[in-house]
Amino acid sequence: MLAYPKPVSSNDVFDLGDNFRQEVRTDFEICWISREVSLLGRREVLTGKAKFGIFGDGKEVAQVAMARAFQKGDWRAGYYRDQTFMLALGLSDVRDFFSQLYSDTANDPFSGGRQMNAHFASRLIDEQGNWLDLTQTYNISSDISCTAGQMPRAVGFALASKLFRTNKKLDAFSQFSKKGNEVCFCTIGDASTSEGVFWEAVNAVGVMQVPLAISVWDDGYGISVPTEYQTTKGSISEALEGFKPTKSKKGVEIYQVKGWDYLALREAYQLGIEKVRNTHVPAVFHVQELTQPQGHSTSGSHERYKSEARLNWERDHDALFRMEQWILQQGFMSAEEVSEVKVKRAVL
Ligand SMILES: Cc1ncc(C[n+]2csc(CCOP(=O)(O)OP(=O)(O)O)c2C)c(N)n1
Ligand SMILES: [Mg+2]
Repeated sequence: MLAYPKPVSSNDVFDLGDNFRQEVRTDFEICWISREVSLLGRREVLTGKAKFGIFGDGKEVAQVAMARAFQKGDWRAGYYRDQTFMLALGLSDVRDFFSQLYSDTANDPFSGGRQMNAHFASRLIDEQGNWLDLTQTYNISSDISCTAGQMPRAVGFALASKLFRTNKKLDAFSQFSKKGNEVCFCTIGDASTSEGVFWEAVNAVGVMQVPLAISVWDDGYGISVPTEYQTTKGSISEALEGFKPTKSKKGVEIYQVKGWDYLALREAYQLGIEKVRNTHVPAVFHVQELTQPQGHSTSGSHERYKSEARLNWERDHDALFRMEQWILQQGFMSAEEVSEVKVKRAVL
């Protein structure tokens, strides 16, 4: 078993009592459901029942932590790895996910069978075409297949919140904003941060000081290309160092956190998002050491381009495995309770 320190919440962010224990259990179960979805999804494609699949395995733990900081009225502009986040907020269930995988035009709630799988969206208008009260919903802008294509849109959502906070004439449009107290959550993969539009977006939000929280899911690869071949210093947070705010100059906050460390992720998102929401200073959460247990997508086998050492490292750093070890070690659940979740949620 991995040795974890006692769960000391560094700034007394969480009291680690019964409420927290319940949150840990719920989050673990969601992560487990999500993993089962990924495993079954790949099998469905490789046995010919769907055309293509891309899944969020390996990114589960970071996403339940991010979901806990996401409030009604907030926005997400993200990409195809975020199924766990969608499950955690109740914006997708397993049936919805597979309906899109099968391109089921009647039952895919995100795109009516038009988009690639794991391309999420939420409704912004009612059946009559009237705007919903978007301050009372979790808002997901429709995912886009060209990598980093979500960036300009994310900047737009964050800028809108700033305008709602600063321009009193917009107070009348109360179904769109709680006076600018929203955050736009953007997600992007490590390799996609090499694209020009990523850098334009980070620069723009640093200049404009708007509430954008960018999470970089860093699994070390862009399909078969390792990070060191396409990111300066092999680390997007190190490359972004100069964007950090200083005493006299505004900028973009940068956080580094391991993608398998549930408590550190909960703290980073709780504190980091609160700051973005209150101050409108944008932030980048560089979520490191993530893995891809099944490789990039159903179109490849990562065993063909990852070394044995890397594959072993990924098995050892699998966030779901590490979260389970941590839960047992801290006594948040017993071994029996953990197996109960696994048996109950086994869909394979
Ligand atoms: C503009 C554009 N170029 C190339 C692709 C093909 N493509 C799809 S995913 C991907 C790699 C993305 O890697 P990363 O950003 O690290 O995300 P990950 O899949 O590893 O989570 C590429 C090159 C694309 N979809 N869009
Ligand atoms: Mg990647």
